[in-house]
Amino acid sequence: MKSLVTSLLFSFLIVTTTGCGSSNGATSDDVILFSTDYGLGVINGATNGPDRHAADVDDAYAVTLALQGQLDIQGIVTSFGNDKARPSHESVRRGLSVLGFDKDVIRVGAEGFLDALPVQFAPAGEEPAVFCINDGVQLMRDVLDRNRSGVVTLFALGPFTDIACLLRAYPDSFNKLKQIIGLVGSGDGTPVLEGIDVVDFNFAMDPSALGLVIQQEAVPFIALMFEASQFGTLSNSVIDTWINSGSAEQQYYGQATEPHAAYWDAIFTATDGQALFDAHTVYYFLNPQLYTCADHMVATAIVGGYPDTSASTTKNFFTVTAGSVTPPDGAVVYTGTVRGCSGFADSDTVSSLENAVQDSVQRY
Ligand SMILES: [Ca+2]
Repeated sequence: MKSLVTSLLFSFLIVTTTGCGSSNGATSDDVILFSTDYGLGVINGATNGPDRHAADVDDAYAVTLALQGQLDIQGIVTSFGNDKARPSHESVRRGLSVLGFDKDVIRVGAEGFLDALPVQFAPAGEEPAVFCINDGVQLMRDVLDRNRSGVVTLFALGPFTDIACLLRAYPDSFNKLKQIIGLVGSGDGTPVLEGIDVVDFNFAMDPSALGLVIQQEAVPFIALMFEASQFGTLSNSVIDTWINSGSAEQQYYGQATEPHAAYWDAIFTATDGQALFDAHTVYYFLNPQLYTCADHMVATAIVGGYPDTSASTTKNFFTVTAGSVTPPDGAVVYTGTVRGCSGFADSDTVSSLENAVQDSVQRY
């Protein structure tokens, strides 16, 4: 029962932000980084490669919402997760090129999870002590180093591997982040959708990485939790309309979304179309007033085993709760304090998100 289910990815995310007189929650000097396992258009090789079905595509709609919001995207780092890091890079390039966005800000990040005890080397001249750095992590460092402290928001839409590496390798740069908004977490660590167990994918693919990130206290962490992010879809009727009579941009997004939407619908019969998990993070950033969130929540990463290629969480759980939880004996436990967003302040939030996503697929 957990087999098929286990290979499902759900992503969810949220942001905390402070308004500054603009029409949305973003300020004019906000800078955006994405850490993402973007998979739009990858029609096989899901879940880090071995699964034959299409990779998930929700990351793509987080990015289009950022474009629609005219956010200053200075980096998109692709990670293993929905597929592998290099196909994901190509997926971003295609997905953004068709919209007219051709800035040189896309880099390949982590190809696999950190070891439970991340590899370190003895001092060797100017060489970094940790062994996890890649083009994506270096881009994140460069963006942070060239911007003022407190203006860069990092959207965490995939495994936290590259973010943990940034923290370990370049802590001074990491500490300049304004916030991390991650699609991750649930109240009890065992999310269920339509009676089917699903995986807290962004945690499960690299449990130790997220554990390391929540332990730090310099950068606020906002968790857009499964309780909220499970809602919202790009309906099959919209996808079909795009494919059959849409603009060139809509035709590509429709055709590239349909295979995963069909896969999803075959499992979750009560839903209609493509789930929008990751898109909630950017939507929250732009419209924080539409979500219900609580500060000073306890995040607990309970790591009882390595992730496997299908992201099994049999022994790994990530909870966001008002108080502390009791972990099982023998587990490695990481804890931190986060802002947790688990609901909606407005009954129209989900439909307004869906409408915003539909409108965001256009030329930029
Ligand atoms: Ca994702």
